[in-house]
Amino acid sequence: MDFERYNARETEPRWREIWESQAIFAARNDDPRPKYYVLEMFPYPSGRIHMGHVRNYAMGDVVARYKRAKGFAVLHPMGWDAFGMPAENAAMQNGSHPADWTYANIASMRAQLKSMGLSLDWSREIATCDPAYYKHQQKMFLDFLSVGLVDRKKSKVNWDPVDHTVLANEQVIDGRGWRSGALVEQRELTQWFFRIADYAQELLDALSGLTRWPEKVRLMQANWIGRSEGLLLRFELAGGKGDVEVYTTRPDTLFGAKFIALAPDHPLAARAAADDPALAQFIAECRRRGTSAAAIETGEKKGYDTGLRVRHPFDETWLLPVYVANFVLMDYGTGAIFGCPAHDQRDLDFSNAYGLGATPVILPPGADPASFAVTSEAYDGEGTVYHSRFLDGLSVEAAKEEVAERLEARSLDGRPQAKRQVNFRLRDWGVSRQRYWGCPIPVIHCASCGAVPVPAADLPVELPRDVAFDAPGNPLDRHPTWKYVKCPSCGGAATRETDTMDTFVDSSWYFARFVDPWLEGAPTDPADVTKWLPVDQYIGGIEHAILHLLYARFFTRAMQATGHAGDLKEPFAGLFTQGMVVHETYRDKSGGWLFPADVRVESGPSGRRATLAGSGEEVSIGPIEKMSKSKRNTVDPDEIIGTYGADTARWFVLSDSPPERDVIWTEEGVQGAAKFVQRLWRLVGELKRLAPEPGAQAERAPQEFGPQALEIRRAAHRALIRVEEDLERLRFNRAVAQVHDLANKLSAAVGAIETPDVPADLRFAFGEAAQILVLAFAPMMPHLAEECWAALGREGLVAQMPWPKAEAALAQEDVIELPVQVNGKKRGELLIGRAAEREAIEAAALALEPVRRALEGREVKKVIIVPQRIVNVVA
Ligand code: ANZ
Ligand code: ZN
Repeated sequence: MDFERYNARETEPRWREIWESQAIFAARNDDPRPKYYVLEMFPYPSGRIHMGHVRNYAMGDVVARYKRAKGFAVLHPMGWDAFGMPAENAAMQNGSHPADWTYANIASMRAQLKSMGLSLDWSREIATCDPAYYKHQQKMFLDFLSVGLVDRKKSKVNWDPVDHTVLANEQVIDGRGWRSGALVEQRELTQWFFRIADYAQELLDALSGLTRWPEKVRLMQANWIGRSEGLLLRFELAGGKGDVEVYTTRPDTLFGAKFIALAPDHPLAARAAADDPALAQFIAECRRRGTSAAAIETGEKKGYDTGLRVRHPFDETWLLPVYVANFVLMDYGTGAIFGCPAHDQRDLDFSNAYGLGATPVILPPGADPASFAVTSEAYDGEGTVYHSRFLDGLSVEAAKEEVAERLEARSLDGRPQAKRQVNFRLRDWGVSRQRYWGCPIPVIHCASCGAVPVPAADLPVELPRDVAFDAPGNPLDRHPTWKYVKCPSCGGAATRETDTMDTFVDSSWYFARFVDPWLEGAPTDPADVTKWLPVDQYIGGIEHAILHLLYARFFTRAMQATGHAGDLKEPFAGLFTQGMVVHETYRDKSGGWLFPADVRVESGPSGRRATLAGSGEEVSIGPIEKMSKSKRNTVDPDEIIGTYGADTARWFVLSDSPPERDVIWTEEGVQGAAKFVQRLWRLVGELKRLAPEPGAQAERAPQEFGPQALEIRRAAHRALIRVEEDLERLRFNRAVAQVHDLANKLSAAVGAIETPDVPADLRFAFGEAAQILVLAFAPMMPHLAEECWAALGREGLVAQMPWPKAEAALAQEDVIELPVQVNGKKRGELLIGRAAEREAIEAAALALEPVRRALEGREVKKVIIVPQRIVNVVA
């Protein structure tokens, strides 16, 4: 065996073939061992994997391999989130068929993922664009429909007149479509909705049970669901023309009210506009601007005085103007508000624009009532109510209660003037998309029967293959024959629904399909769902913190209501959101972005300097940013894996920063990882030389161990325990550091061997340490581990080895590690009994080789010992 150079390019494919040919990563549904389901968010098949994928999947794979070693039946599947716009864009740009484009991308990305050595059960691979998958999605849609979880209703949508599609609010930027840049129109369309809002309270309540989710994600979800407790309150229109109902969470500020504002789509606004053309024009303008949260937050607050006036509920003579305002949404609360500029920033901005004043009615603690004023910053904190007649002196809470009580008891036109109400920000989930490359909504429209579900026997409703992308809009709608069918109910002429489902639907249940991907008759087998789910560890990007996770949580409940999810409540028990892979940016003289692969970076006396490889032209180094195609600061995983091997790439993405933070990709970092691979290989070679022959008599533990052997054993067992602790907590970078540390200690121990005849206890310790070392880094660098294992003459595959058991007595830290400094500079480490006396510590510290060297014969003035912490030698 040659321990000079480890050749990843030769060994890695060989081990992958062995794993694959023995199907050792295939999970069995009848496996009796405790289960562990680890899942990374499945990729969109855009064409190539990027470093973000490498990091995400490396993390998941470490967990999968580690849990397998710990004796779990591990389910670790992979699939493709394969529907979506990019395939259609490609079709429009270069004429490729979306299906061909998608499947070609899947093929190349699958090969790339395989080259990473991921311990995936590929026999369970699914693609959401496969009729064998979406057929079941259609079935569930119909099941949801039959239990009232699906609605068809008219709703206002942002319509992109160029792309001919509906846009989410987030896709409207400054009133324009995010892709086309066209001015967005508001249209009323009949759309399909999942009734997620019905579950708002439950989705909120259950967040507290998700203890293995990042706090930040739970908070984001809670904010998105947006529960608020408030009051529906009617203001009487002056002149006896009815009332305006508002929703407020701050009735305590009622005496600070300066105006009423209506949403542009409010019926009263329309009535007022009927004989006010300028108002009608203002309303039309608002509609064009879009209503994304960001647009409202940052946009200028604009309004129009309708001329209408309302009476203050507690003062007949106090009239408030009624505006139509662009920051009031029609689909929240009642579509009308009362504005209190002193205590709400939007109201204040508005009031400042229209000169409506701001009277503070909540006095901050410690503020002086005579001088406290609000001019440009609203005060929304706690305090005492003042300037508010009978509410004066009350707390915010008490004042809310007082106003609610009084107005609930009062009648206006025969009804209570106010009513408490809980509101949610969460809206029903509109799933209709006017696109081709998505799951067809399985409904047929008949002039006499209405919307008729496609009979289950006729599923899947398959996408037609022959579609044209030469015109904007939905190719399904334009197709000459596809949509013309007979009504399943009356047999008359009818047409198919041509909308397809939002691709978030596809990813809302794929984790459940992985459990039985081959099942034909049903989406899932509830018994298997109960067995495997929830996913024990889900890993993905923070960008999916809200929608994907919330939709999946809703879907699980809807599946349960329709008998598809066993007794599963929550889909993901543990969630981890990993940081991004970031890289320096480079630009040439004319400002163009350059690929790192084309740039040479050198460190010189005057700092780092970059030049263009080849021409030597000066290159400017820019800030470190998320790897992105547009800035070209990407590194191609294929190239890295081709050059250094998968283990190096995996090791590096796991090593440098805590997994939830960004990792900076550097060439030096990768080279460091590659060197460490070589170092481990040589170290294992040396350990093998010193260890007993495999199976030899000497491999049995000797009765007694000398101090040297004990130290090696302690180091190994302690590292093992620490790696285990770190992997349990997904602290991959720390596990990596433990391996480095153990390798250093073992190298030192090997280096200290001087005679060729090594005593049996030491031999045993080296052999044992070699084995522990290899098994400890195996989850991170699985190929190298197999090669080392074989080189050590061990039986079987590391991928199937149990995690070694650390001997508690050895690992127990009755021996502590004290850093030793000489004049404040760290020179070495001392391993010594926790209970050692001062004199013993001092003597041992001074006897350390690096300390002796650092002292260079100088006289020791003093040795400072901070018990259990550090030793400093002053010379
Ligand atoms: C008066 C007031 C005074 C308010 C004050 C706030 C502060 P959440 O907590 O999110 O439910 N609001 C109500 N409906 C609205 C709509 N359709 N569009 C825009 N804003 C609307 O927020 C409730 C508060 O948001 C309500 O309480 C209302 O303004 C505003 F010092 O009423 B408030
Ligand atoms: Zn019919």
